Amino acid sequence: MSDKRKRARVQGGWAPPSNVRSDRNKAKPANVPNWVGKNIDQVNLPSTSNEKKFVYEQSSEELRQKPADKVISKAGVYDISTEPSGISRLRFFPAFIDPKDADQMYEELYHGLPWRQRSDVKNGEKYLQPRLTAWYGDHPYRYSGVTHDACKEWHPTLQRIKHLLEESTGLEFNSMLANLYRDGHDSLAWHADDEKSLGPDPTIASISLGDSRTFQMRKNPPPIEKGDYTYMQHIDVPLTHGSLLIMEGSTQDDWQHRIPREYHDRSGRINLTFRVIFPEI
Ligand SMILES: O=C(O)CCC(=O)C(=O)O
Repeated sequence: MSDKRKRARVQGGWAPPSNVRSDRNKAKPANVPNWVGKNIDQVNLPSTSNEKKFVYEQSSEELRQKPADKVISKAGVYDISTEPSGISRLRFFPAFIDPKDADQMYEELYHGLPWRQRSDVKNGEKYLQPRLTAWYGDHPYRYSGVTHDACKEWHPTLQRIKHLLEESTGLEFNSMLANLYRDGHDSLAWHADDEKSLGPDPTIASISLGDSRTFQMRKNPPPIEKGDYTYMQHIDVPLTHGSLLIMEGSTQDDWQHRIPREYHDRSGRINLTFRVIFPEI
């Protein structure tokens, strides 16, 4: 047997020939400790001059917290914000109109109002509104490039509803914008009812008939946010059949609202927003 094979048999594997120094006998660099059977993290490695310690430091940037979103579904008066402009207040009455009366009113208005699909103008372009509208009032109403002509002949059902609203709240209105959402695909984009013709701090009373839709509100960001609503509070109000929602105070200055498109089936909904319009100068 050759020398090489003999060595392999005795040692159970390859061993270097005796004239080659094994690694085990190699001199170690001075700064590497001997393995002493401890976990590696128990071995104290000598520190080097550029050693970094990881210390948790609070970021100097403030942690941004979004105020909790809210849902308002119970009857009550809600002060939703207080700003230099004033208090923004909602009054909500989910069962303002008896459901049977509300059913009848819905049918009469659905078939009786002169509904039309109008166009908004945005950045010089015309877009068909995803809903139908009708207007009643002593004066014309203009917003987003839309003009509703004055219409003094109130539909009898509207007269009834207006009377009920004014008697119950002590408020008076001279105009009403009606929206018909034909199904869940109809919607109304973010906006505030802040046209000059509504005067400062307008009170707007909104009556809903038909299928329930979510009325969403979002707080306006301060100027430093440059129109970014990411950290602003949202409030949802489910507007059910026969409900009344009143917005007052600074609500139109400090908040926007919308009716988002739904991804579930919805049947028709009529919304009546009663307002006071001042003749434009
Ligand atoms: O349909 C609604 O509940 C909202 C209507 C509205 O915001 C508006 O007419 O300005």
